[in-house]
Amino acid sequence: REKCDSSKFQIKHVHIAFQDCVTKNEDILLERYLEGWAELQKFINALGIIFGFIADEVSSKMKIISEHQQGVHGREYVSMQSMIDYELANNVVNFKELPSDRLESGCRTLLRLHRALRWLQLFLNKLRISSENDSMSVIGADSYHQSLGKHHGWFVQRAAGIAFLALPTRSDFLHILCVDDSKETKAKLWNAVNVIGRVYNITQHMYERSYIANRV
Ligand code: 1PX
Repeated sequence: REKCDSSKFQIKHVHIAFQDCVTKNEDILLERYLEGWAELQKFINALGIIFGFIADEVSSKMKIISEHQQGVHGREYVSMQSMIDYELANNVVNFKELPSDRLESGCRTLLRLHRALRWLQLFLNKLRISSENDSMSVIGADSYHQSLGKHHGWFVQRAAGIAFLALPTRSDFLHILCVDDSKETKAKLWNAVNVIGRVYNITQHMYERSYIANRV
């Protein structure tokens, strides 16, 4: 039982990043949003190498967005709305498959993270209402089938299924999250679920308003 390092892992950090990324007029600041993901990656890494392919997938999506931010049109990638507006106006949203030498669009890439965020929201909520003998594998897989899994082909679904089976027991999982099985933890999880849910909903509305939610 070593893995818990509360100087590194705190749900609070995830919570704060996703809370701070929302602006007053309900836009999302991409830099903070990516910081939220960077925090989540620390948890994924702490789960061990079986989850390496998931961590790599998150890294590669984050990298695409930050490359856009550092590119010549970086100023357009400050917020989610500015990114959507820019990519739509300039016809760079990938409605079709891209030639492999071109950087994927920010809108398309972010949508992948967005769908994964919904998984996380469901997962943390199920964890919150779970009790001692519940299985993390079941909680993970159920959340997945209700969300992210709907967007994946069978091969990725199989790989995800194997990853869920490799999840630790509930008490080890809580330990890796650096929390105990207490009321306080449930409150922390509830707060995180709400903040993540808010970011998810704002993003979803923005994508729907721009008619790109199901097209990229
Ligand atoms: C505080 C709680 C700790 C847990 C944090 C965990 C955050 C989980 C993040 C999951 C991120 C998955 C990103 C998926 C992006 C995606 O859908 N990519 C697919 C499509 O991309 P493409 O560019 O081809 O259109 C891609 O095909 C998928 C690649 C493999 C990823 C499969 C991930 C499925 C597992 C879901 C989460 C399991 C996490 C277990 C850790 C608790």
